[in-house]
Formats: sequence, C-alpha cells, structure tokens
Amino acid sequence: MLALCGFAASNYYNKVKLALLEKGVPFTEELVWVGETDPAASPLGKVPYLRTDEGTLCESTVMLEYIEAKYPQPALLPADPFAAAKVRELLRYLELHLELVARNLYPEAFFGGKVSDAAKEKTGQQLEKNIAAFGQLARFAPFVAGDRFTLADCAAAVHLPLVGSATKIIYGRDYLADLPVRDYLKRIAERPAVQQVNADRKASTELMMQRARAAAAAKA
Ligand SMILES: N[C@@H](CCC(=O)N[C@@H](CS)C(=O)NCC(=O)O)C(=O)O
Repeated sequence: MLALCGFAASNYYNKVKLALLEKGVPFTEELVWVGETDPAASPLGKVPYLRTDEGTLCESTVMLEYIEAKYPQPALLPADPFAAAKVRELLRYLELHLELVARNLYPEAFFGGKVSDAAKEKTGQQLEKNIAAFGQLARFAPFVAGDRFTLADCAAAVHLPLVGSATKIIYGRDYLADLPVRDYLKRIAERPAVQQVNADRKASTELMMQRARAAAAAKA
C-alpha cells in the first residue's frame, strides 16, 4: 500500500493526494512536518514523499508520473502522446513559472515574515509575464487542459489559489483575475476529491498555526 508522507496544508502534498483520490488508488497518509522528514526518502527535507512497496520517491511530479504508470485507470493523462505532452506543459508552467515564483511572496503573505521591496518588485514583474503566458496555454474548457480532468488539474487546483491570494495580499490585486480562474476553482471544488483535499487542508493549516504559536511561545 502506498503511504503519502507530509502534511495536508502543503500544496505539493495535496497535488499528489488529489491524483490518488481521483484515481481511487488505496493509500494511507503519514503525518510528517518539515524538519521531521526521513532524509533517506527526501534528501532535501521537503514534503511530500511517497513510500511504495518498492522504495521511496520524492518530488511530487515524479510521484504523479509513477502513480499514473502504475495505476493507469482512470487515466489522468491522455493516451495520445501530443495531448499528454500538452498536459505536462501546463503542469510545468503551473509549477515552475507560477507557483515557484509566487513562493517568494509566501513568507510575508502567509507566515508573518517580511519580503524586501526589491524582491516584491522582481517577483511581481515575473508573475505578470508568466501568468499572461500561462493564460495563452490554459484552456479552462472546463478543465485546465480541455474537456477532461488531468494531472494539470491536480496542480492547478492546489497552486492557483495560493498564487491568487499571495498576489492579492502583497500587491492588493489578484494577478490571476484576468483569467477565468475563479469560476474554474468553483467548478473544480464540486468534485468530491477536491472537497476532501480542501477540508483536510483547512484542518491541517489550523494545526500548523497552533504548532507555530506553541513554538513562538516556547521561545519567548
Ligand atoms: N519540488 C518539490 C517541492 C516540494 C516543497 O517545496 N514542499 C514544501 C512544503 S509545501 C517543503 O517541503 N518546504 C520545506 C523546504 O523546502 O525545506 C515537489 O514537487 O515535491
């Protein structure tokens, strides 16, 4: 049985969890916070990682590809090689050009830290350019890659809300507002798997905040 290791407030954890739930693959969840990871499974100390009967895997997109190959039905990648490449293209854009760039804002947007004005300006410029480019590729018809739920939706469902709210908090404007993201997220939130991921995320975020408050109190 697969064990997904990490915590449900993590968007990368939730990307993999969503694929597992959508595909109906049996799995367990092993609660692991950052700082408590298994170095053999995740040498960079990141979550999620996946325990399989054959060994462990880190990097969430690698896990998605493994799960898709091991449990092909229901398919979250089209059988046609070009259509599958288009899904992977969106996945890459969402991660490399949107989420990883917006991540520079998270310390101030979500964790009570501070991001320098220079970093905010640079990140803002990159996001404007990258979001416009993503908008050229994304279909939202009704799913990110077209008429079927795919691996790109597993990433979009968990990353887009963070990109939108981080930009809104830092710049006072949701940089995704020009794309039909709001309606897309509403539509996608009707899926039982997305509802479960969102409910678990809320509970885990509350727990994470409690831990942070307890750690701050212990330091004081
Ligand atoms: N490229 C990694 C990113 C995972 C990632 O950044 N996870 C965050 C939690 S959402 C983390 O573990 N951060 C702690 C760290 O980077 O040290 C993946 O796709 O799995």
